[in-house]
Amino acid sequence: MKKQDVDYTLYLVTDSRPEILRGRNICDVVEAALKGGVTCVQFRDKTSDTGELIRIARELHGITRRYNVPLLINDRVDVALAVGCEGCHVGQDDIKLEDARRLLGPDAIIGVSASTLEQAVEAYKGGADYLGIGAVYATPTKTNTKNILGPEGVRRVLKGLAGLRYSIPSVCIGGINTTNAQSVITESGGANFWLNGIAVVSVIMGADDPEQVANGLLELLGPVLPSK
Ligand code: TZP
Ligand code: MG
Repeated sequence: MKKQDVDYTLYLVTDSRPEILRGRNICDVVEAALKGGVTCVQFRDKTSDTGELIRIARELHGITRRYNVPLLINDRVDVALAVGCEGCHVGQDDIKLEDARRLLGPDAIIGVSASTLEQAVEAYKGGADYLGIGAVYATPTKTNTKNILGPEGVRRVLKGLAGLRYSIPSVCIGGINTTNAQSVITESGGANFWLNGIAVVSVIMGADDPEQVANGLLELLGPVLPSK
């Protein structure tokens, strides 16, 4: 898949914690979400050892490829390289974007987390392929978030980029669910500033029926996201 063809509308970030998986296999949950229409998958696992990460990522990649959806690895460029998946996602405290790019090469998809306009501009100038902007809302999934932006904060970042004529695909993340998905987009000005989609963890990974929730989110997003 070419990186300019990636669809960021409904971006699933995985969670392997037992309270989320509840005995289910992560691959089964991700496949159900793919059936429901998830457009991009990030494997995020903060606890498994490297060998285990590579084993799971390889299995996930076998599945995401069948759905023609990119698989990105959170934090771990080495795992992305070993598996040969489409790229990685790095936060502000992880490997630097330029180093990830040097390792993965020009065709890899590399996303960067940003919670301020300054971080977003730096990532844009450094050649990031997309931005994860957040956290929109406080969330039990990630408790060390420094900035809770609210939709207004996301809007500030998106508007700032647009004002500078810096165009880069963006998703927002943090506490997004079926109740607030539409308002997050409308209130952050997503339709005007070309927000591409939302990234979610628990609403899909923790759902009893991930396929149905993914499908429901896509239906909610259709009318409020700009058509591509
Ligand atoms: N980065 C900012 S918030 C977040 C990450 C990985 C977690 C979002 O999880 P959830 O369950 O969708 O609120
Ligand atoms: Mg990180």
